[in-house]
Amino acid sequence: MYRLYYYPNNASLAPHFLLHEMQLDYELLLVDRKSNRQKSSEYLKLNPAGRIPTLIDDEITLFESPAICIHLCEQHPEKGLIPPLGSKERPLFFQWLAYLNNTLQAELMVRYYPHRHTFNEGGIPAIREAQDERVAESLQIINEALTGKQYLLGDDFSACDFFLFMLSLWSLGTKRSPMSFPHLSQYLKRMAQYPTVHEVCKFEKIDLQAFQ
Ligand SMILES: N[C@@H](CCC(=O)N[C@@H](CS)C(=O)NCC(=O)O)C(=O)O
Repeated sequence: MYRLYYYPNNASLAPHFLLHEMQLDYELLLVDRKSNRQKSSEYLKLNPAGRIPTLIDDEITLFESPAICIHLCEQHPEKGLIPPLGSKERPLFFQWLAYLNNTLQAELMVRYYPHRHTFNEGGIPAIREAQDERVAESLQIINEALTGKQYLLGDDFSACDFFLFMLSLWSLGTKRSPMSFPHLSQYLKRMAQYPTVHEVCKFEKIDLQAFQ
Protein backbone atom coordinates (compact mmCIF):
# COMPACT_ATOMS: atom_id res chain seq x y z
CA MET A 1 0.00 0.00 0.00
CA TYR A 2 1.21 3.51 -0.86
CA ARG A 3 1.03 6.24 1.78
CA LEU A 4 0.89 9.84 0.61
CA TYR A 5 1.50 12.74 2.99
CA TYR A 6 -0.64 15.52 1.61
CA TYR A 7 -2.40 18.81 2.18
CA PRO A 8 -5.30 20.01 -0.01
CA ASN A 9 -4.23 21.83 -3.18
CA ASN A 10 -0.52 21.47 -2.36
CA ALA A 11 2.17 19.78 -4.46
CA SER A 12 0.66 16.48 -3.30
CA LEU A 13 -2.27 17.03 -5.67
CA ALA A 14 -0.57 15.60 -8.80
CA PRO A 15 0.47 12.36 -7.00
CA HIS A 16 -3.05 12.16 -5.50
CA PHE A 17 -4.55 12.40 -9.01
CA LEU A 18 -2.25 9.57 -10.15
CA LEU A 19 -2.99 7.25 -7.23
CA HIS A 20 -6.71 7.74 -7.84
CA GLU A 21 -6.50 7.47 -11.65
CA MET A 22 -4.48 4.23 -11.47
CA GLN A 23 -6.88 2.82 -8.85
CA LEU A 24 -3.95 1.92 -6.60
CA ASP A 25 -4.20 0.87 -3.00
CA TYR A 26 -3.27 3.99 -1.03
CA GLU A 27 -3.71 5.85 2.20
CA LEU A 28 -3.71 9.65 2.54
CA LEU A 29 -2.07 11.20 5.60
CA LEU A 30 -2.89 14.84 6.21
CA VAL A 31 0.09 17.04 7.14
CA ASP A 32 -1.51 19.83 9.09
CA ARG A 33 0.10 22.95 7.63
CA LYS A 34 -1.99 25.14 9.91
CA SER A 35 0.11 23.89 12.82
CA ASN A 36 3.29 23.70 10.66
CA ARG A 37 3.48 19.89 10.94
CA GLN A 38 5.65 19.80 7.79
CA LYS A 39 8.44 21.22 9.99
CA SER A 40 7.91 18.76 12.87
CA SER A 41 10.82 16.49 13.79
CA GLU A 42 8.88 13.33 12.79
CA TYR A 43 8.03 14.70 9.35
CA LEU A 44 11.57 16.07 8.77
CA LYS A 45 12.84 12.50 9.17
CA LEU A 46 10.78 11.58 6.08
CA ASN A 47 11.33 14.79 4.15
CA PRO A 48 14.31 16.88 5.29
CA ALA A 49 13.08 19.80 3.17
CA GLY A 50 9.95 20.03 5.33
CA ARG A 51 7.75 20.19 2.25
CA ILE A 52 4.62 18.41 1.08
CA PRO A 53 4.31 15.78 -0.43
CA THR A 54 6.11 12.65 0.69
CA LEU A 55 5.29 9.16 -0.57
CA ILE A 56 6.03 5.94 1.27
CA ASP A 57 6.24 2.88 -0.94
CA ASP A 58 7.24 0.00 1.28
CA GLU A 59 10.94 0.61 2.01
CA ILE A 60 11.16 3.67 -0.23
CA THR A 61 10.51 7.14 1.19
CA LEU A 62 10.30 9.65 -1.61
CA PHE A 63 9.92 13.41 -1.71
CA GLU A 64 9.59 15.88 -4.65
CA SER A 65 6.28 15.73 -6.43
CA PRO A 66 7.66 15.02 -9.96
CA ALA A 67 9.87 12.19 -8.64
CA ILE A 68 6.81 10.67 -6.96
CA CYS A 69 4.82 11.01 -10.20
CA ILE A 70 7.56 9.35 -12.28
CA HIS A 71 7.92 6.55 -9.73
CA LEU A 72 4.18 5.80 -9.71
CA CYS A 73 4.02 5.86 -13.53
CA GLU A 74 7.05 3.58 -13.87
CA GLN A 75 5.78 1.14 -11.26
CA HIS A 76 2.56 0.77 -13.26
CA PRO A 77 3.49 1.20 -16.96
CA GLU A 78 0.37 -0.73 -17.99
CA LYS A 79 -1.72 2.27 -16.84
CA GLY A 80 -0.24 4.25 -19.75
CA LEU A 81 0.47 7.50 -17.89
CA ILE A 82 4.08 7.65 -19.10
CA PRO A 83 4.98 6.95 -22.75
CA PRO A 84 6.89 3.69 -23.27
CA LEU A 85 10.70 3.53 -23.33
CA GLY A 86 11.93 4.15 -26.88
CA SER A 87 8.83 6.10 -27.97
CA LYS A 88 9.34 9.62 -29.28
CA GLU A 89 6.88 10.96 -26.71
CA ARG A 90 8.93 9.75 -23.73
CA PRO A 91 11.61 12.48 -23.84
CA LEU A 92 8.81 15.02 -24.25
CA PHE A 93 7.21 13.66 -21.09
CA PHE A 94 10.44 14.43 -19.19
CA GLN A 95 10.81 17.78 -20.92
CA TRP A 96 7.34 18.96 -19.88
CA LEU A 97 7.48 17.56 -16.37
CA ALA A 98 10.85 19.27 -15.85
CA TYR A 99 9.57 22.52 -17.36
CA LEU A 100 6.46 22.48 -15.20
CA ASN A 101 8.33 21.71 -11.99
CA ASN A 102 11.51 23.62 -12.59
CA THR A 103 10.13 26.73 -14.27
CA LEU A 104 6.40 27.29 -13.73
CA GLN A 105 6.25 25.75 -10.24
CA ALA A 106 9.50 27.47 -9.22
CA GLU A 107 8.14 30.86 -10.35
CA LEU A 108 4.88 30.22 -8.51
CA MET A 109 6.81 29.37 -5.34
CA VAL A 110 8.57 32.77 -5.41
CA ARG A 111 5.17 34.39 -6.16
CA TYR A 112 3.53 32.82 -3.11
CA TYR A 113 6.51 32.89 -0.71
CA PRO A 114 8.12 36.27 -1.63
CA HIS A 115 9.28 36.87 1.97
CA ARG A 116 11.73 33.97 1.52
CA HIS A 117 13.43 35.88 -1.30
CA THR A 118 14.15 39.23 0.30
CA PHE A 119 15.15 40.69 3.64
CA ASN A 120 13.37 43.88 2.66
CA GLU A 121 9.65 43.78 3.60
CA GLY A 122 8.99 46.79 1.39
CA GLY A 123 10.22 44.90 -1.67
CA ILE A 124 7.61 42.14 -1.40
CA PRO A 125 4.88 43.74 -3.59
CA ALA A 126 7.46 44.27 -6.37
CA ILE A 127 8.52 40.61 -6.20
CA ARG A 128 4.86 39.54 -6.50
CA GLU A 129 4.36 41.84 -9.46
CA ALA A 130 7.48 40.58 -11.24
CA GLN A 131 6.52 36.97 -10.56
CA ASP A 132 3.04 37.50 -12.03
CA GLU A 133 4.84 38.34 -15.27
CA ARG A 134 7.19 35.34 -15.05
CA VAL A 135 4.18 33.03 -14.48
CA ALA A 136 2.28 34.59 -17.40
CA GLU A 137 5.32 34.08 -19.69
CA SER A 138 5.44 30.45 -18.75
CA LEU A 139 1.68 29.99 -19.25
CA GLN A 140 2.06 31.57 -22.69
CA ILE A 141 4.67 28.97 -23.68
CA ILE A 142 2.36 26.20 -22.49
CA ASN A 143 -0.60 27.81 -24.29
CA GLU A 144 1.35 27.75 -27.57
CA ALA A 145 2.44 24.16 -27.01
CA LEU A 146 -1.22 23.17 -26.67
CA THR A 147 -2.15 24.57 -30.10
CA GLY A 148 -4.07 21.87 -31.97
CA LYS A 149 -3.39 19.34 -29.22
CA GLN A 150 -5.70 17.43 -26.96
CA TYR A 151 -3.08 16.99 -24.23
CA LEU A 152 0.41 18.27 -23.48
CA LEU A 153 2.05 15.32 -25.29
CA GLY A 154 -0.43 15.28 -28.19
CA ASP A 155 -3.28 12.76 -28.40
CA ASP A 156 -2.27 10.74 -25.35
CA PHE A 157 -3.10 11.71 -21.81
CA SER A 158 -0.16 11.52 -19.36
CA ALA A 159 0.88 12.40 -15.81
CA CYS A 160 2.11 15.76 -17.20
CA ASP A 161 -1.54 16.76 -17.66
CA PHE A 162 -2.30 16.20 -13.99
CA PHE A 163 0.79 18.23 -13.08
CA LEU A 164 -0.23 21.07 -15.38
CA PHE A 165 -3.74 21.08 -13.96
CA MET A 166 -2.34 21.38 -10.42
CA LEU A 167 -0.14 24.34 -11.39
CA SER A 168 -3.01 25.97 -13.29
CA LEU A 169 -5.08 25.88 -10.11
CA TRP A 170 -2.27 27.72 -8.31
CA SER A 171 -1.94 30.18 -11.19
CA LEU A 172 -5.55 31.29 -10.71
CA GLY A 173 -4.29 33.55 -7.91
CA THR A 174 -1.85 35.43 -10.15
CA LYS A 175 -2.57 38.57 -12.16
CA ARG A 176 -3.19 36.82 -15.48
CA SER A 177 -5.58 33.89 -15.12
CA PRO A 178 -4.66 30.70 -17.03
CA MET A 179 -8.22 30.96 -18.41
CA SER A 180 -7.22 34.07 -20.38
CA PHE A 181 -4.98 31.96 -22.68
CA PRO A 182 -7.20 30.50 -25.43
CA HIS A 183 -5.70 27.01 -25.96
CA LEU A 184 -4.90 26.55 -22.29
CA SER A 185 -8.40 27.59 -21.31
CA GLN A 186 -10.06 25.05 -23.66
CA TYR A 187 -7.72 22.38 -22.32
CA LEU A 188 -8.42 23.27 -18.67
CA LYS A 189 -12.18 23.19 -19.27
CA ARG A 190 -11.77 19.64 -20.66
CA MET A 191 -9.45 18.61 -17.82
CA ALA A 192 -11.90 19.89 -15.17
CA GLN A 193 -14.48 17.44 -16.57
CA TYR A 194 -12.09 14.51 -16.32
CA PRO A 195 -13.52 12.08 -13.70
CA THR A 196 -10.31 11.77 -11.62
CA VAL A 197 -9.83 15.56 -11.53
CA HIS A 198 -13.45 16.02 -10.55
CA GLU A 199 -13.40 13.33 -7.83
CA VAL A 200 -10.05 14.20 -6.26
CA CYS A 201 -10.84 17.94 -6.24
CA LYS A 202 -14.16 17.15 -4.58
CA PHE A 203 -12.31 15.15 -1.91
CA GLU A 204 -9.74 17.95 -1.35
CA LYS A 205 -12.55 20.56 -1.45
CA ILE A 206 -10.97 22.41 -4.37
CA ASP A 207 -13.32 24.71 -6.21
CA LEU A 208 -13.34 24.07 -9.97
CA GLN A 209 -15.78 26.83 -10.86
CA ALA A 210 -13.10 28.93 -12.58
CA PHE A 211 -12.81 26.18 -15.21
CA GLN A 212 -16.52 25.99 -16.16
N1 LIG B 1 9.80 20.92 -5.08
C1 LIG B 1 8.84 20.41 -4.13
C2 LIG B 1 8.08 21.59 -3.55
C3 LIG B 1 7.11 21.17 -2.50
C4 LIG B 1 6.54 22.38 -1.79
O1 LIG B 1 7.11 23.48 -1.80
N2 LIG B 1 5.39 22.18 -1.14
C5 LIG B 1 4.77 23.26 -0.44
C6 LIG B 1 3.27 23.15 -0.58
S1 LIG B 1 2.75 23.31 -2.24
C7 LIG B 1 5.10 23.17 1.03
O2 LIG B 1 5.25 22.10 1.58
N3 LIG B 1 5.20 24.33 1.69
C8 LIG B 1 5.38 24.39 3.09
C9 LIG B 1 6.65 25.05 3.49
O3 LIG B 1 7.44 25.45 2.61
O4 LIG B 1 6.84 25.17 4.70
C10 LIG B 1 7.90 19.43 -4.81
O5 LIG B 1 7.61 19.63 -5.99
O6 LIG B 1 7.47 18.47 -4.15
